[in-house]
Formats: sequence, C-alpha cells, structure tokens
Amino acid sequence: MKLVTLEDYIIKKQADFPYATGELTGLLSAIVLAAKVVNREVNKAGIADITGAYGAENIQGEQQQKLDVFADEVFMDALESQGQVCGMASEEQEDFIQFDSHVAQNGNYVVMIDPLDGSSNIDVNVSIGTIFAIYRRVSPIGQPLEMRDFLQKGDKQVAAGYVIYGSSTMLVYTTGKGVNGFTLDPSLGTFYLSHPLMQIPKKGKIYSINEGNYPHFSSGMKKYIAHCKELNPDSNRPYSARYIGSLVADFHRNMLKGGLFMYPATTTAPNGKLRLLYECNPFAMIAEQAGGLASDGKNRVMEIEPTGLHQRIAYFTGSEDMVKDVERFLKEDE
Ligand code: P6P
Repeated sequence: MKLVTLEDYIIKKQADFPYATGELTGLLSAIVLAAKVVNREVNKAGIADITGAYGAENIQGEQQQKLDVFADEVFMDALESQGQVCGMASEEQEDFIQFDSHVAQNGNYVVMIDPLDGSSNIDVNVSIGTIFAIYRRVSPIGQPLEMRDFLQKGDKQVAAGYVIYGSSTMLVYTTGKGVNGFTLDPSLGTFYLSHPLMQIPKKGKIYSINEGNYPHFSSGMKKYIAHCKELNPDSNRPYSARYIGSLVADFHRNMLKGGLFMYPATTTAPNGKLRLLYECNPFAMIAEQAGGLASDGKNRVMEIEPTGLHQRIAYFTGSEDMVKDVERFLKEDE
C-alpha cells in the first residue's frame, strides 16, 4: 500500500478547506507537532519523574497531573507560535487565552482543547488523549478576543480531531469532508494514513457507560440499560459492556467497531459530566462525519447554544441506530 504521510494528505486535501488553503496546513501542523511532543512524554511517563499529581488543582477542582499541565503548555506554545490561531480555551484554564505574540494577533482561528483527557488513567497505563475543535473567530481580527469567539455552536467548527496515546498513537480529524485516521511511526516521527474515510457501523453491539452511577440514573436510562442486557438474538442482544473510563479510548473503539458511549445526566450530576465545547462538540463533528450521531439525549449536540466555556451536557454518541434507540427510552422521562 502506498504510504501517505499526514503532511502529504493535508496538502492534497487543503483545497477542500473552505478558507485560504495554507491556513489549514498551518493550523494542523501546529497540532501535529504538539501531539508528537506530548506523545513522547506520555510514553515515558512511567519512568520519568513527571507522573503523579502535580499538586495544583485545575478549574474542575481536580488534582492536576503533571502531564496535564505539560500538555496544556505544549499545545498553547505550538498554537501561539504558528500564527493562524489568535487564542484558545482549555479544560486546564479557567478563562480563554488571547495569544499576545505579534505573530498570532491577526490569526483567524480559535482552538478549544482538552489537552490530555482521561489523565486520571495516566498512572495505570490506560490510553489517554487530546481532543480539539477549531473555529474561525467572529470578533474583528486584530481586536481583543471576546467570549462570543468561543461560545459558538458545534456546527461552526471548521475542523475537529483527537489524538489517542495508546498501544499506538493515532491522530484522527475531520474538516467536514469525512474522517481520516493517521498512525504515528515513532521511529520516524511521521504520521501515516492508516484509516481513510472512517465510518461508524450503523448498528453496534457495544454499550459504554459507567454503571456504577446506576442508582442515580433516570428510569428511562435504567430501562435502556435493561434493554442492552436483554436476551434477544434477533437484535444482537445482550450487547457487550465496554467502559474504559477514558473518553478518547471509548470513543475511538466505537469509531472502529460501532457502539454507543453514554454519559447521562444523573441525580448527582444533573448536567452530566462531559464538557460541551472541548469534548462533546469535537467528537460530535467526527461522529456525524463518520455516519454516526451525537445527542444530549434529546437534541443534536452541535445545535446547542453554548452558555459557558466549561458547560457540561449529558452525552450520547456512536452508532446511529443506538443513539436513536436510547433517545426513545429517554423520552419517557419527559
Ligand atoms: P467516570 C476522564 O476523567 C473523563 O473526563 C473522560 O475521559 C471519561 O469518559 C470520564 O471522565 C469518566 O468518568 O465518572 O466514569 O469516571
């Protein structure tokens, strides 16, 4: 098979990008560079003295793992020095950041990012990931950024993607013309096209949810879980339960095998846990581009009008038929 590098692919496909062709190349090259740097550190976290809680707490009130802080800084530096991006919002930062280098001030784009999602899994060697969404700024170029540049609906994403740091490191992204996956050859530091035009199987046999929260689920949610477990060979049930507890890993498995990832609202977390801007929307764009769906249980995620940088929503994404099934069960809760 002819080896296509990520750089070749971006150049070949940049004509698909609805804006100045060189802009996408620059944008993605910054992300690729940062991903390689983070990948190197993640791969040696077990031996280097940078694992373990950093001591500080991030905006979520969670213990910041040192790699969280490192990854946030690496992506921020790479994006700022590239020039197309004028600011970013991150899970690790309370407010958005306006890049002040003269290079970035006239950038057309802002980036929302979860620099290292699933970081609580770092110490147990479970796959973790970076999740990113790219938007064009809406306020005047060269002027101070405004919150409205970040509180944009998911439908306004010009690109979205994730990096999974696992048994192999992959970068998966879309610019609205399908989803492509690239695998890193660490000996060369080069990403190669390994999963062209990824499609999520319409029907899946895997349901992915933290059933430890069962006592806090709605009745409709409980009935859907019972539905997943029911013996019904004609509809491939009972499904298999798979929950890694690392969103990027759970989502990536469903991209390849089909399935439904769920993080519903509960009595203890009435808005769910996952973040709309830098977790749910990027994966929603990817899921839809791959023939799947992403819902908050009632509404299409990418139509939700954001109200805050760290806003949480209930989240259901993956195989089209399974998302529609769970929405039917949740309707009874209304
Ligand atoms: P729970 C990891 O901390 C994370 O943000 C996602 O990667 C993951 O899907 C979710 O939280 C797991 O949450 O409550 O099941 O441990």
